[in-house]
Amino acid sequence: MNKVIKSADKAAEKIIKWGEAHNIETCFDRAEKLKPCPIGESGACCRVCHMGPCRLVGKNAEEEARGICGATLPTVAARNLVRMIAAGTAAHSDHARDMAFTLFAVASGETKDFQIKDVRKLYRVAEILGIEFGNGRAVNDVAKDVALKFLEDFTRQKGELNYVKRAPKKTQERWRKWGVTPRGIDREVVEAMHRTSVGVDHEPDHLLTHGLRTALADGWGGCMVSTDITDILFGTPKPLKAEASFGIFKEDEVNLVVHGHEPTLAEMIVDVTEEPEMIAYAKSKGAKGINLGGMCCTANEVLMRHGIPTAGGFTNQELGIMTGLIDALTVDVQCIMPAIAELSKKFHTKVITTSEKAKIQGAMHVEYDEHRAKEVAREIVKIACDNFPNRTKEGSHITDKFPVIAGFSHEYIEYMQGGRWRASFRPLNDAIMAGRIRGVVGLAGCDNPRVPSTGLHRFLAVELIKNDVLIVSTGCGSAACGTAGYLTPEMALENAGPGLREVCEAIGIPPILHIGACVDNSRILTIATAMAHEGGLSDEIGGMPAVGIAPEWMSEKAIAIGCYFAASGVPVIFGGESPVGASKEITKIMTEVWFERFMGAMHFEPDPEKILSIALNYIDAAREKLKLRKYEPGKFGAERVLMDMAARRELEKKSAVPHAGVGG
Ligand code: MSK
Repeated sequence: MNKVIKSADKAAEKIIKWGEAHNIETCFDRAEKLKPCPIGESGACCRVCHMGPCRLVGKNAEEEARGICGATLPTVAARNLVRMIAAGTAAHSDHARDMAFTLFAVASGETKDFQIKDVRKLYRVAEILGIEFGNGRAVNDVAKDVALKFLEDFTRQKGELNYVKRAPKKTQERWRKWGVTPRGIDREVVEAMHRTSVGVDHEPDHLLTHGLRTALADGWGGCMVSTDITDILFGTPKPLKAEASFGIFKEDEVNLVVHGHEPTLAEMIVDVTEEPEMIAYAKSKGAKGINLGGMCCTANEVLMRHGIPTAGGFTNQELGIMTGLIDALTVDVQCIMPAIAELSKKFHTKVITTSEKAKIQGAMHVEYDEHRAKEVAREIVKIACDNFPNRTKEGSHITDKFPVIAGFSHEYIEYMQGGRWRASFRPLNDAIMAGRIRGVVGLAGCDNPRVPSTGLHRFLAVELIKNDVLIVSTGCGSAACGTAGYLTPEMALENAGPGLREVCEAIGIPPILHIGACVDNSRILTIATAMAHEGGLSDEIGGMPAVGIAPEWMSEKAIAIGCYFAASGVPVIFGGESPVGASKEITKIMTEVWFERFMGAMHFEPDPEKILSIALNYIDAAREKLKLRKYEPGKFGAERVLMDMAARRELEKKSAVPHAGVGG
């Protein structure tokens, strides 16, 4: 891989070069200047009290180094990791809490600007939660009960999270056996912070066990609750066409970009940008219309449901401003670089913070309030329109863009394998059993300026599909694939191995399925659960020929996600240096011990070639253990014939009940 380039995305690289020529600093330059501290990077720095910070280094640090209080290196490394898990869990879960409040506000009529768009999904969730629905019960009453039941998950002190029962029985049994079943989300996060404060929990395995319990509160709590409520309120995604990269910005229209993670305000902005009054307002300022785009995971949310184009992931946020074409950039929470406020001053872009939780010095603040959501959205659109006449020629105008097919929810993946009346995961399981599909990889996580950004995602995406591995992608992993032009069915024709290509051609899907934002990694848990229930593979999540990869991760949220996958039974490989690399004991617990207990593991491996071989080894070992046909490219066993689109439509035509779309 070419180390001189800063981004593997050609359009991004062009803007970076333009910035260098104009003396404009970005995260890529700062990453070059600011090398990570090797002690902190490997987990050997303890900062939990003010006797230190203590650096546990030296020749025999694992055995001999001690902090002032006597804490060992494994204790310090474990504590640091658990704190990362707690922070990641808090971020996803606080987002989920706000989604639950919004659902409650909608159901109780406190806000009139949102409606429940997916009643089928509401009922599916109500059924899982044991809430009465149908039989004349008002939809809003069901929604209110669902919101309250989810809110219980945050404050519960004893017992189990509602969605624990959604996991395969055997997976649940493992959790109970090893004491990692999460009780309440807030309780696990608070306890993680308590245990890791000075002088409390010092036994590394004991600490990490609570780390897993906290991470499971994220996966089967925060993330899953957030995904489900977002589907209920704004619709369960189904495939649609969109575009990706910087070429989505238009020279003659007002360019407004939504960035961050929470979809509520962004949904409202989608609505109001279509209002004739707003379009007329944009025209009154000399623009031909309003062009809405996204970045990071707010982008993924509105891309999945409305086909709003994306300018890419985390490392593209400064570069977007440097095109000189963004009139306003609204940000909500998470993964927003504070650098954008200062950078925007060199251009005409207005950066607008919108969450009561997140302000940036130098940015405008227009606070979102769900009770007057439409009003706030209109105010923001007007700010963007008012700023259009201030646009100058300054900027690195880029025209590159790629088509994208996104919107593969769990429910649609089920539907695409048999239509509404025969929806199941049977064809996927059969294709894996026959060796047509070697296994499944979740390609997720951030993009990172410390490597040629998006390059590791792109390398692994191509190599995995060549090896007949089906990819489900989320977050900035999806953005990395989208801005490379990989999220199209043509990608299968050109790059996939023979078995995967056949499957993709039969169903008409890309070999990389964009399943949503980072909270939507929970969809991978529900997909794996459905595969376990379907039969023929493993009867729990552990033991499936499936792996998670986050090759460019940088966020604490990614650590929480990796750990909830590991505890659920999925081996996970993260790129970059290990945040616990200083301790052999912690590394062993997270790989060997976790694999024995949960059939999942968490590895850190900077070399992308090695990431690929570790992933394929896990997949092949799982196939062997399940006594599946040995994978050989181009040689398959017998399996059921996959239903193509025409056959699916035929079946639906014959049905007496009209197809009502995919709704959960
Ligand atoms: S935005 S957590 S950089 S995936 Fe979800 Fe991207 Fe990582 Fe943020």
